[in-house]
Amino acid sequence: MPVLPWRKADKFSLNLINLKGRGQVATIIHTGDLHLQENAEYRWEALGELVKTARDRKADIMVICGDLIEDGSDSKHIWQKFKNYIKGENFYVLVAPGNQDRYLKDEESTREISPVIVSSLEEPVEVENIRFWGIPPGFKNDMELGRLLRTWARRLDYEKTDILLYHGEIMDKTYERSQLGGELKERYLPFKLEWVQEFPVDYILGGHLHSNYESFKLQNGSYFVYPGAPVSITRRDTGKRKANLVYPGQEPLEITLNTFHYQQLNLFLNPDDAWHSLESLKEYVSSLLPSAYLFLGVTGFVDFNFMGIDKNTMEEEIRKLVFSYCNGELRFEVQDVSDLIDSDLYCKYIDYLKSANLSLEDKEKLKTVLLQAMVGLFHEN
Ligand SMILES: [Mn+2]
Repeated sequence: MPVLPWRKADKFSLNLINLKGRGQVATIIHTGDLHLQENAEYRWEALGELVKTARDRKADIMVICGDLIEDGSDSKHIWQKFKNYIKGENFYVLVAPGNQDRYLKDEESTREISPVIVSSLEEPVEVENIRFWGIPPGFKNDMELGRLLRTWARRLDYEKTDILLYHGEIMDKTYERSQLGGELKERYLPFKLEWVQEFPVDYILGGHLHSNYESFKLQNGSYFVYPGAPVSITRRDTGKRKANLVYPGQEPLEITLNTFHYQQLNLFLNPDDAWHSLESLKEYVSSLLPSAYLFLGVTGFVDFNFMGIDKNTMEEEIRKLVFSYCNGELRFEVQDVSDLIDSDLYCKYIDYLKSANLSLEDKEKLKTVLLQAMVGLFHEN
């Protein structure tokens, strides 16, 4: 293979010596879908967090699998800003263009200077014994991609680690549009994992799925990984954000990033165990990262007399508790049912439910239905 692209650059050859010193075991950090643009500070902060993680883990290579730059922004400027951001770092940055990266598809990158755009199935970017391949832009259909991959398979080498970078939607699973950032109506660059499961490819590192980290082991022993967006792009991207760590030869490793992300919790209180639910709320928020933004909904029915607290105080207490851990928004729509709980009708109904031959879950549901009806009847006028 012709290229050892880093040989020419001094700072890279230093790194290669380190690589050799560690028995040629490289550390690769894999991410995608940063959607960088001006006025989206959280996304730049997420890039900062990724850079920090790469330093801490002594990564040799950072792989960004597409949608680096949000469409419609001043791509040239953002690309320059991105390059400045990673300048001088002691790891190589490889970028595979995604559906948003129209600009990068036409951008030439020299193989000597990081970041390098990876979009060839003919000539890999090679770092020591690791070869990175990318999907060239401009496919008419998946038949064409399948055919191209079969040609590519002949170039793979059992002696080396071959890694394919891919931004698109695999056909082996069905994803909601919202899990992909709601970007496109159609599947982008549809790809079947079975196309490559006979090939001696070691890893397929993906991008395009925003919602979460996913890893599959293929029949040939290789791995396919979607790391998920490293920062919440839309409100649907809930939960802690992840990146993927690859030590060639080993199973990919999911790591948690302390980057901006949404969380969503709907807490339904009912008169019998509101205390218990509030305790579980405390447990839940204490497990959140400070970078979380929580949409918290608290609804249901509470016997405030019994709890010895009034509605406003409860709302304030919840607000104080939750927002001492993270930022967010509280929707507090709890109904006071103190008076209804003592009514004859409710007591009789509860007695009836106790003896009824129903599952606990059904009994709870019926209780809620009655409370809803009673609140409607007695409180609305
Ligand atoms: Mn995408």
